[in-house]
Amino acid sequence: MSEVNNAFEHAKKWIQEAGAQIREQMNQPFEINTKKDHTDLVTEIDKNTEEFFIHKIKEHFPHHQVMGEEGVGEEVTSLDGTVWIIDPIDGTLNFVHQRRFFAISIGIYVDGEGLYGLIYDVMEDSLYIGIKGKGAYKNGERLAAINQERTLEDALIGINNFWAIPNKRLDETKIHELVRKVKGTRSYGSAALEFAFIAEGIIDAYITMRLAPWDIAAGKILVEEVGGITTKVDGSEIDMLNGNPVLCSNKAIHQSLLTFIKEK
Ligand code: 2AM
Ligand code: CA
Repeated sequence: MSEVNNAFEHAKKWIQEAGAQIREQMNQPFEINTKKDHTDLVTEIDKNTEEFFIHKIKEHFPHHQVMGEEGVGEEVTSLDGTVWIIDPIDGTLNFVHQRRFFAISIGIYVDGEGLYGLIYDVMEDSLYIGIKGKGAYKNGERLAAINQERTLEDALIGINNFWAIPNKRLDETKIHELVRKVKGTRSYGSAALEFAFIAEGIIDAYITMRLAPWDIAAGKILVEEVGGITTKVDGSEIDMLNGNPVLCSNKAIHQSLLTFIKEK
């Protein structure tokens, strides 16, 4: 078994272990803090979970780099070698307010190439896995290629309401047009789950203006394995070291969606 394959085998085990610990810890009182503003939450469970992964990875794979949302590990400035890109809890606001609809997200990259993406829906106990060149799976069952025929009129689009009100990043009037055109919109509040749902074929696209690498790393691999595409909203490639505005969808509507997204 190659070393990165071995890392993936461990990741599958650890992500489920971490999920079980979150389900246990959330039944006890825990500390909640805000980060940038009142919508941006972090709990001690986010931090504990990130620490759990860093400890395990450093113990088994001391020369791998780990990029995590809570910054428990080192700062990662290059994607050389093997890099684990981890969001210990994606959808922290859901975690705190709804106690569901959150996920652990792990992408394993080698020299900048995404090889393994794991997204664990903790309360559903569903594990989504994308393996570069070998398909996408939910709980071990292969996911079908997504529908490439689906038109915008027939599409369900994941988008946060925030991008449909006047905002600094996007021309909201184009988003109004888009909302009128599509079959429906959804907001799940966890980027990782939006990617997983695209891979599963239950939504057709996800548009958002600010995601960090740990929100995207696993989902991008997963979606590519069912024939989807993830780019910045101008159609250019995702930068896995910085923040990105993101458009993820099937290939058929990707181009038409680009025409509705006009950055300010
Ligand atoms: P988080 O819960 O891990 O912070 C919510 O719409 C989705 O966007 C979640 O996946 C959330 O991740 C992410 N998100 C919210 N605000 C963000 C920000 N300022 N930068 C990066 N990702 C963000
Ligand atoms: Ca997070």
